[in-house]
Amino acid sequence: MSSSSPLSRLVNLQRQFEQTKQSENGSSKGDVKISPEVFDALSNGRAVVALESTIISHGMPYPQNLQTATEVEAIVRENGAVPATIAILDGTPCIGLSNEQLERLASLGTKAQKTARRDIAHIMSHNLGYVASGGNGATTVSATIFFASKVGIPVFVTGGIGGVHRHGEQTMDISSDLTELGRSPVAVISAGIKSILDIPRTLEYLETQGVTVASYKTHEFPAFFTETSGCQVPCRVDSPEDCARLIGMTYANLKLGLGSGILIGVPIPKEHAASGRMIESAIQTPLKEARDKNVSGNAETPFLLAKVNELTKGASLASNTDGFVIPSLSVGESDLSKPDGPE
Ligand code: PSU
Ligand code: MN
Repeated sequence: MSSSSPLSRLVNLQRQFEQTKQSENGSSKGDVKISPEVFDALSNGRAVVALESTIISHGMPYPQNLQTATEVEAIVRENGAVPATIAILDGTPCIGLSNEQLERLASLGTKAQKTARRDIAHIMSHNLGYVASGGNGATTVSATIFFASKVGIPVFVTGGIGGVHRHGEQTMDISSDLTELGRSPVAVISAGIKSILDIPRTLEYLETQGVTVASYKTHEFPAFFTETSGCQVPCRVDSPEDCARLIGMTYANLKLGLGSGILIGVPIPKEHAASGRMIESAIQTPLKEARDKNVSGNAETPFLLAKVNELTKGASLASNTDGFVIPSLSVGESDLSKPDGPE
């Protein structure tokens, strides 16, 4: 890795974080804490994969959430990378959680606050005494992207991301996941956008935000439970190498000053496609219920996901954990150490 490469610049930036922490006499309040494993990997140019934590607190009940989070971390490790689950604990943003921290977050469940970008400052100010969650925040895709890009983690894997909600043209309910992707040089690998959301408008909005959208081995953007959404993507990738090249371009973007991110949709594995279609057919009822009950704001996504799970007797949750699987997409050291575009 050349000393002027974007990766080394990011590593330097992230070292500054560490120095700041030490110069504050070990006080980590209001600071970003990077776990020793993640710090070591970033410092040595090894692959790190960021993981969100709202799926742990609000996406699944305990102990299934802990089991899934642990399995996902193990899959990242099997593929030669270091997992960095991100959450705010006691007011401190933590990049990479220990087993104890993961256990704590999983058992806090919805007592931890769902934390999007707009909530970060509030949760971090828990010592002012008015944060009901005690300063424990489970980061959504938007807040996770924010922290990942701050410390120089270029790849982030998750299940489903937020999007433009149905009737978003009236409610303006558009997930901050999309705007964050537009301003952060991070590649998000996801099983797509669930059809509880308005997929065509989500893709339009991503275009407006300047986000590169690609799909893995298909021309269509996946809809999480189904391989197809009826929406074409501008970019198709067919191998882990294609993905690595595109992710390398994220750094080139950084160099150009574009600073925008990438979304890569990986369709549900073939063996789960049939149950996925069954779950998809159960989505209309919760959508109507949410409208009837006036569920809105950041409560809508957890409400819809819980109802779909209830209706499908747990099948959607099982699919959620399968959809969460990384499609043997390991971005190795060599891919990440040559991120520079043409000089
Ligand atoms: N969509 C899913 N599963 C999820 C989420 C969305 O299929 O777990 C979570 C993610 O954390 C995402 C957040 O970032 O919900 C988006 O919430 P909102 O729609 O309130 O922006
Ligand atoms: Mn919203």
